[in-house]
Amino acid sequence: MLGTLGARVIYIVLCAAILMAWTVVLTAQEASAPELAPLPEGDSGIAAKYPGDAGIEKDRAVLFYDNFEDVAKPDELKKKWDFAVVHAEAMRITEVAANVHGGRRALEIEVPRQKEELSPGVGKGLKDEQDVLFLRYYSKFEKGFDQVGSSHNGATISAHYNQNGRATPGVPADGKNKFLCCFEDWRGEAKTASPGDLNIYCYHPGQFDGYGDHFFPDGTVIPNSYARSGAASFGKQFVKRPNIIPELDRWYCYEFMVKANTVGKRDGRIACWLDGKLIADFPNIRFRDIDSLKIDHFGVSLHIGSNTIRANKKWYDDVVAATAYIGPVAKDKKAQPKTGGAGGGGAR
Ligand SMILES: [Ca+2]
Repeated sequence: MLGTLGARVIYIVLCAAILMAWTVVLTAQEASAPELAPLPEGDSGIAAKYPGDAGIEKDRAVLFYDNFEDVAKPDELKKKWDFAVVHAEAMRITEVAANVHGGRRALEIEVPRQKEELSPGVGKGLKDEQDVLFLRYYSKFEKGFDQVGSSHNGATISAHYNQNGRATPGVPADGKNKFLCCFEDWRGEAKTASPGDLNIYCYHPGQFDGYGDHFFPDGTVIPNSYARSGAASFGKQFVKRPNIIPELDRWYCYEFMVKANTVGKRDGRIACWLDGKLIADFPNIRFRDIDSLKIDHFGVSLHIGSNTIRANKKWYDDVVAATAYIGPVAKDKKAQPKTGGAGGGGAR
C-alpha cells in the first residue's frame, strides 16, 4: 500500500515539476518575443514642422517632394519622376479646383473604357537605396468610379521589383531578388462598394503563388486565407483593425511605411495611415535574406486589368517620401483648407 502511495506521490510531484518547467519555458518565450515599436500617428510627423508643406523638401529625412505645381503637362513629370512616366497620354495636370488638393495643380490619371490592361503611373528611382521608406500622398477617386477585378490603384514601394527598367509581375520574391508593397483598394466583386477595401498587395518570400498576396487590416490574407490570416502570417503581436472602403469623390491623406527586416529575423513591417490615423499594421514580415536588397523605387499609378464598365479617373497631389513618419499637411494659417482633412472617415 505504502509503496503504491509513495509511487503515486512521486508521480504527482514529477508531473508538477514538469508543468512548472513548461511554465518557465513558455514564460521565457513570451518574454523573449520582441516588443513592437509604437508607431507615430496624427500630426506628430515631419509635415507638422512645415505648415502647408512649405519647405518640407529641405528636411533631412525627406527624400522626395512633388506638389505638381511646377509641371504644366505630363511630359514634364519626368523631371522629378525620373524612373518612369508610363502612358503619359492617360495623364493630365489638372487645374480644376475640386480635383486639386493643394495649390493650383494636381496629377490626374484616367483609364479609358477598354478591355485591354493599362498601367499609367509615375515612378521615382532611389539611387541611395533604403531599408525603410514612408510615402505620403493625397488622392481622390472620381465620383462614380466603377471597376471590378485586377487593379493597382494607389501607391507602390519596392526593392528591385523593376529589373532592367521593367516590372517583374508573376515572378515570386525569393528573399534575394525583390520585394514589393502596394497600398491600394481591392474590389473582387461588384457587390462590394467601389473602390473596394484598402489593403497591401505584397510580393515577399512567403507569398502563396506567383503573384502577390493581399493583406487586409483585419488580418485577412488572400490567397489561402484560412491557413494564412492573422497571427499565422503576422505573429502573436498582430493587432486586428477594421477593414476600410474609402469614399469616392473625397480627398484622403494616405501614408504607408515599408520597413525591411534584419537578415535572419522576422522584424519587417508594413504600416498604413489614413488621414493620420493608423489603420493597418503588419509586423513579423520577412522581406529579404540578404542585406543588399533595399528599397530602390516608389510611385503612384492607376493600373486596371480590364476596364469595361466606364472610363475611370483618380487624382494625386502633395506626395512626400521620407525615412520617417510624415503625417498630413499641417494647416497653413494663411491659406483656407480645401477639405475636411483629419477624421479618418469611411470606416465600415
Ligand atoms: Ca498641388
